[in-house]
Amino acid sequence: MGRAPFPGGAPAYRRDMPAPSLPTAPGFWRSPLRGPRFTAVLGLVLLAGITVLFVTGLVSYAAYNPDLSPVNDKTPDKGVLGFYLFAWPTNPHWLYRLTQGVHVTLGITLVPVLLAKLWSVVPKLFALPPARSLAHALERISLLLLVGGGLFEFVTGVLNIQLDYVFPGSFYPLHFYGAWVFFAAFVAHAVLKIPAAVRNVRRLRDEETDDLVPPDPDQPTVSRRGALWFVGGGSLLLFATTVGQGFDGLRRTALLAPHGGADPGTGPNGFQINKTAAYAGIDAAETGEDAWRLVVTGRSGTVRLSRAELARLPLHSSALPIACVEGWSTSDQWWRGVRLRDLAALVGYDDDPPDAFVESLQRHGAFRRAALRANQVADPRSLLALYVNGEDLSADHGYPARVIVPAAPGVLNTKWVARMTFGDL
Ligand SMILES: Nc1nc2c(c(=O)[nH]1)N[C@H]1C(S)=C(S)[C@@H](COP(=O)(O)O)O[C@H]1N2
Ligand SMILES: [Mo]
Repeated sequence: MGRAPFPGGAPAYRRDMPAPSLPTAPGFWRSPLRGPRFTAVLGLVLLAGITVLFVTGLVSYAAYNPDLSPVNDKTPDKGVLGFYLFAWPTNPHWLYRLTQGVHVTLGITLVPVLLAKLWSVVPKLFALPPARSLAHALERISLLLLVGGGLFEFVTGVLNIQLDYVFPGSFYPLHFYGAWVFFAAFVAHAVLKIPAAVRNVRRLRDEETDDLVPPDPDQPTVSRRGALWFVGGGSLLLFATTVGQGFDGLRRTALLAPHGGADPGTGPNGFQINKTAAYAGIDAAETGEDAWRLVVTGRSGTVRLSRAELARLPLHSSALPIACVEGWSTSDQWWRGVRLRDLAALVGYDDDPPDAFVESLQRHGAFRRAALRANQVADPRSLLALYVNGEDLSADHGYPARVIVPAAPGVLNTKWVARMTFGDL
């Protein structure tokens, strides 16, 4: 952009000066790869990618039904940041599988681009004087939020997938508030930089006076193009070792998605398990035919049903996936059970299914209960499933009964259901 490194007239670095030892010295950064075009290409990739990450992230939060019940809301103090929340639809039935698969896979794929972008501009972070003007000071503060926010979002996101529950109960607020701070700085940065970035990409070569161009470059060991291939190759490798987590036949290729949980084994129940019955503290004695009763409450009172009684109600089948916030999903499984709206009808809601509150036998853990919205209860594919793929649910998939709702995040598909309450939540 035609600006000298020291517009105030500081002495330019000369080759015959001793090698500078401080990162604040203009000659310290010597990689011949740095320059405005390299930075601009990476910046434009991030512009597109991070916008998709932000939108799919907001959408993921809306899919939790956070405005429906405090139980669903992992970010209760969000205030106006929840302005956009909307009733999550049940169509298409793979909606969350897609949006969350894209969010997680894209986030992981962009890690090399983010790191390369930071590397490409690192001399600017050390540039002196810290601020040449008020505007420059503001720009640098926004850069701190941008760099800090970007690293924070990527690190919390990756940790949440890789290490189960490193943030006890608090991943959601961290990642959600972090996203707003980061995206605000990102938008400010993009507005300021897009025109120059587009100009720089179109240019055939960098202007030597640009402050990203090292005044005393080292010998190149790789070309610019080679460096971009290196970054792109890293992204491709991450993509290839992540994307399989959303496809049953490819799951074993998802080397970077180790949160596979217990080995699901083979057979009708042989698909991904999030938390096992043992992990959730479900005792086989509580789920036996004599012990377990489903307690359904609504405006006409309370009904208790054994599993055998449930199995004598009209049963329906629907083909639906499990899609977890961690980005993995299963193909459609064949679930069979009682429609949620038929259960609502049992307790006084004949043709106007209301919201529902679902509680599990599980006594501890954030996901032992969930609120479903009326549109989810009303969908004829929404079931309290007793069977999957032609067999009883296994203990790990929620025996004696679990909720399954089209397009909903896995969290709303409560396992080991004990109680359902229809009506005012
Ligand atoms: N009771 C209970 N239900 C639960 C959970 C839980 O921890 N406890 N985890 C949820 C989450 S986060 C997911 S992704 C799905 C996973 O279902 P699966 O293990 O049958 O694949 O179950 C959901 N139902
Ligand atoms: Mo999940």
